[in-house]
Amino acid sequence: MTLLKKFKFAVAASAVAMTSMAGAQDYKDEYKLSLVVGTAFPWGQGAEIWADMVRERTDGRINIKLYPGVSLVQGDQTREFSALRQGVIDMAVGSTINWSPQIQELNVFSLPFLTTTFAGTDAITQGEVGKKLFEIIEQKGAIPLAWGENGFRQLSNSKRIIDSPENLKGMKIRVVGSPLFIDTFTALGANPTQMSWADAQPALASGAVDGQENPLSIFVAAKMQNLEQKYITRWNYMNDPLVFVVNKDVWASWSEDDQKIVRQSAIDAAAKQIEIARKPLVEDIVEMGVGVTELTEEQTATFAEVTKPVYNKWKGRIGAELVDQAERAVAGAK
Ligand code: X2X
Repeated sequence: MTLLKKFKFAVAASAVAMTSMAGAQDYKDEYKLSLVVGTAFPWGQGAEIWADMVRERTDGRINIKLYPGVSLVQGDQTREFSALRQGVIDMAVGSTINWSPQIQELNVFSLPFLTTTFAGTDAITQGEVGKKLFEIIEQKGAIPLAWGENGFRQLSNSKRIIDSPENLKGMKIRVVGSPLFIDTFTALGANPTQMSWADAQPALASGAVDGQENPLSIFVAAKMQNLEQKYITRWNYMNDPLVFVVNKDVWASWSEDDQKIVRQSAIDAAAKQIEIARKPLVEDIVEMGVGVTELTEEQTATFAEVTKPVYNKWKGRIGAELVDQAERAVAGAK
């Protein structure tokens, strides 16, 4: 054995000794990390960065495997948080939208036009509201470690340019799993249908639905130009943060040192993930032959006005105090 190898062996052996001294249960061979989309997307890249960092920094003690397509819950992304809580899932990089059926407060991000800027988003997630939401997630039985970002959700469709609510009249739009989205698109005059991400793609391809809303990074990686999506409206009506999270019992089974490593790696990976997710993509999309409509301030204000009753209704459900706090954070960011 070379000296270096001997040294590495000694370090590994002492880490094992420390773990058993702490009375922790045996580490699993593999930790299952759930996510909706894989490594072709910034979302999946963030999860991969996290998994690689943890493997390296724990000398392989914690080995994370990615399960994209929310395959651990048969593709039903609205059940991801329940499965995480129950231990069917060990870890996740999950969207606040998908967890909002179990955690009402996470709907705050889906309030239409709460903020249209990255500065506003950061003021919410990195401030008091973000802290409060992490406390709530922990009370619900999981350990949140860092905020990532799916991105500002933009509207796409196969039919026409949309720059006012009138253009949306009767249009069939696929929406995600929180009833707030049904309310928003109904208020805009559209005909929204809730379906999973897995079902959305064939539904767009066949024309069963005309349009959908998702960040541009999702549009590009899923090649939605090939799913009949010819028009995009860039309206930044909501940002969709991600949460890097660990099941409570799994967390408790790790030594304090390993917990520190996993937490710091989540913070580091999330920062990189957000950077990747914010890469501008409009030029690439225009080059594909997709029409991108940028709304004027006035046009955006019209969409915000029409959806204001939905905002107010859901503000009450989410908790007026929390939403007030988010509004103050956004105001302070400007
Ligand atoms: O289903 C979606 O639209 C997606 C991929 O963005 C989420 O999981 C929220």
